[in-house]
Amino acid sequence: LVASLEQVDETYIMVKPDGVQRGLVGEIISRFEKKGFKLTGLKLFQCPQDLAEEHYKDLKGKSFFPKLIEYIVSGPVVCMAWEGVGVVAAARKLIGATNPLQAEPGTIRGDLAVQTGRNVVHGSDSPENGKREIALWFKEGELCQWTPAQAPWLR
Ligand code: 3AN
Repeated sequence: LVASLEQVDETYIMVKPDGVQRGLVGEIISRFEKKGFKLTGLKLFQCPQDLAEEHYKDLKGKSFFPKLIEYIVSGPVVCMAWEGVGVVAAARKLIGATNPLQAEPGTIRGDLAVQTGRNVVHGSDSPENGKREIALWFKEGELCQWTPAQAPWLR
């Protein structure tokens, strides 16, 4: 009952092209599943240039922006929507610091990456951006709202 009063947030998580090409998709999905969040959207997707630029529009003035866009469109990404209480901040913790060399061991970037420009995964930085990014990357019919069945194997 207490938990039901808490705000359920949603976050956009994306395995970047290096994560897909290195065979890390299962490993990355698994960390969010095991933590206990709910998957509400999932697809393999070749991102077009304009979508990459819209997604990273806040970084448009940065020197690394052109390289960042080139990297994101360089191969397919895995787009995910995850839901849960506190999911945005918790996902950022699971992912680790932007620079993988500063990311703690046990985090995805801390365990699996070395370069900021090849940091295998993206996670929204606020609940507002979670909503914005999910709406940007998914069409309505691609998302599923669902409730786990209660021990259906006992019936
Ligand atoms: P995060 O992905 O940890 O939220 P942001 O939002 O600061 O980090 O940066 C978005 C993405 O831009 C990063 N995931 C990384 O791929 C890229 N990026 C950030 N800072 C740099 C940098 N100094 N050099 C190259 N790429 C960067």
